[in-house]
Amino acid sequence: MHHKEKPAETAPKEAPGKKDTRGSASDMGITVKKADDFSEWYTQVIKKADLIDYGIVSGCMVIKPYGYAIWERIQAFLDSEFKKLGVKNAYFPMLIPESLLKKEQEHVEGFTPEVAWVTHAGESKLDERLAIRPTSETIMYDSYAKWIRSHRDLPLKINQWCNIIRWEFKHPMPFLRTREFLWQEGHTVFASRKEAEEEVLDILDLYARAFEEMYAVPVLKGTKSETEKFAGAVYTTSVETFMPNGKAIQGATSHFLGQNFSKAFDISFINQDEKRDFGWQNSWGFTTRSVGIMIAMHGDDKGLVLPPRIAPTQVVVVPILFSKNPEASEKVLSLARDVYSDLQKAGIRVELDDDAEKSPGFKFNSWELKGVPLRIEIGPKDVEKESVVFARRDTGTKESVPVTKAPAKVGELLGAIQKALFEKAKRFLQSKVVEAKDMYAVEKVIKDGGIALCSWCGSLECEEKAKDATGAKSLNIPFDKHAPKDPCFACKKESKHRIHFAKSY
Ligand code: 86X
Repeated sequence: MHHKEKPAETAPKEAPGKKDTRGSASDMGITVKKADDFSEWYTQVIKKADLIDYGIVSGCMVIKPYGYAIWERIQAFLDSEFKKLGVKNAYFPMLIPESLLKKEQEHVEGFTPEVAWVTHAGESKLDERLAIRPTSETIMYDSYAKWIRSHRDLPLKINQWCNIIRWEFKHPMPFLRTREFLWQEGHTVFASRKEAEEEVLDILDLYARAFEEMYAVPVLKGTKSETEKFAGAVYTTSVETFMPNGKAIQGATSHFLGQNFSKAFDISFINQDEKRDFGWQNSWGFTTRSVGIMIAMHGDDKGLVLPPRIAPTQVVVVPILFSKNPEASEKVLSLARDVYSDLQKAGIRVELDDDAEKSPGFKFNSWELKGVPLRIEIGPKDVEKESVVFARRDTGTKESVPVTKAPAKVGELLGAIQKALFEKAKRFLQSKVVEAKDMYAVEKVIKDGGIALCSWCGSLECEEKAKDATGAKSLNIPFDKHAPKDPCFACKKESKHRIHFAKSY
C-alpha cells in the first residue's frame, strides 16, 4: 500500500493559520465529538474517511471509490431483489422537453423552482428548453403510452438507475442533501388495482430490508398523510429513519399512483373483456441519501463504523513489524499473508496493510476512521502462540484467537457485529418513539428530541395544529389498523389512525 500522506510521527508541526493537509495526527482524526457538534462531525467523517470530495458546483459532490463501493453494494442487493420481482432495467433520456414535463401540472406544481434547464447549444438558443430530469415520470410514461396496447403488454415493470438534479436551496450535506444524486426509480403498470397495490408494499418491504438487513438501520414503515404524500400519487408509503442528531429523515418511498398518470398520459389497454381501460401504476425510489443515513447512524468519535454486509473492506490484517528485528518481522509477515489469503479464500473482503513505513498505531487509527468492522493484529508474540488478535470496530473489544480458528471466527464475529449494530440502533429508535395523548405531550416529546406517536382523527387541521405548535412534521401512519386508539391528540374526536410526528431533516 502506498499513501501520499506522511506518517503521523514525522509530520511537521502545523504553522498557525496554515493547514497542512498531508496527514498530521490532528488532521487525520475527527476533531469534534458526534454528540457535541453533529454536523461538523458528519462533515469531517465523510471527508476524512475518503468517501467524498467536494465538487466545484455547490451541492454536487464527487463520490470517491470508497464511498461508491458502499453504493454499489446496496445497488447489488436491490437490483437482484427487483429482478426476483420481475422488474427489468432500462435507461431513459436525461433531458425532458418543457412541454412534456409540464403535461401533468399537478405533479410538477410546487417543484418547478427546483428544475435545472438546458437552454442553449453552443451560442444558439434552443427552440424549447430541456429540463434535466428531476424524476422521470413524464418521459417514461410518454413511452409507456406507446408501448402498452393490450392486457398482454402488462404488467410492465421497469426500473432505471440514474442521476437526478433538483436545485434545492437548503444547505447541502454530502449524501443527505445534494443537488445531484444517484437513485433508482421503478415505474410499473398493472392491469388491476390489486396487483399494483400489492407491489407497493412488496417494494416497501424490500426498502425496509435494505435499511435493516444491509445498513443495520431500523425503519418506521407506514403511509404518508395527505399533506406529505407525493401530489401525483393516490397514496405514498415510506420508510422513515431517525438520526442521532434528533432529526427524522425519509429513507425511501413507494407510491400507488392509481390511474392519475395513466389518464394524463393515455396509458390505456384493451382488457380481457375487449374494453379499453387505464393502467394502474406505481413508482418507487431509493437514493444515495441512504448512505448518509447509515453513516450518521453508526459512526462514532473515531470515525465511520460500517456494518459488515455493506463494508467494502470487512477485515484488515495489520502485521506489527519491528525494523530492529527483521527476522521476527519476516515471521509476522508470513503469518499475516497466510491469514489474509485464508480469509480471501473464505470469501471475506479483506485487506493486508503491510506498509513498513507506517506505525501500527497510525494504521489502527486510519482503518478505524474508515470504519472497517474487524481488525486482525499479528505481532511476534502471536506468532509464537500461533494465534492472532481480533479487535472489533463497534465495541473496541479485543480477543486472542488460535490461527486455525481465525476464518470461522471472522465469519461468526462479522455476523455478531452486523446484529449488534442493528440492535443498538433499534434500541435507540424505540427509545425515541413516545406515545403522546394530547398536544401538551406532543410538545414535550418533540422538545425532548423524540418521535411522538399520536392517535389522530385524520383531519388536516389537527395535523397542522401539531406542526404549528412544535415545528414537527408528520412522518407516516404505521400499518397498525388494529392497534387500540385514544381520542385524537388535538380535537379529542374519534381517531382513525396513529401517526408519527418528529422534527425532520
Ligand atoms: C416526486 C416521485 C417519485 C419516482 C418518487 O418519489 C420515487 C421515484 N418519482 C418524485 N418529485 C417530483 O415529482 C418532482 C418533480 C419535479 Cl418537476 C421536481 F423538480 C422535483 C420533484 N421532486 C420530487
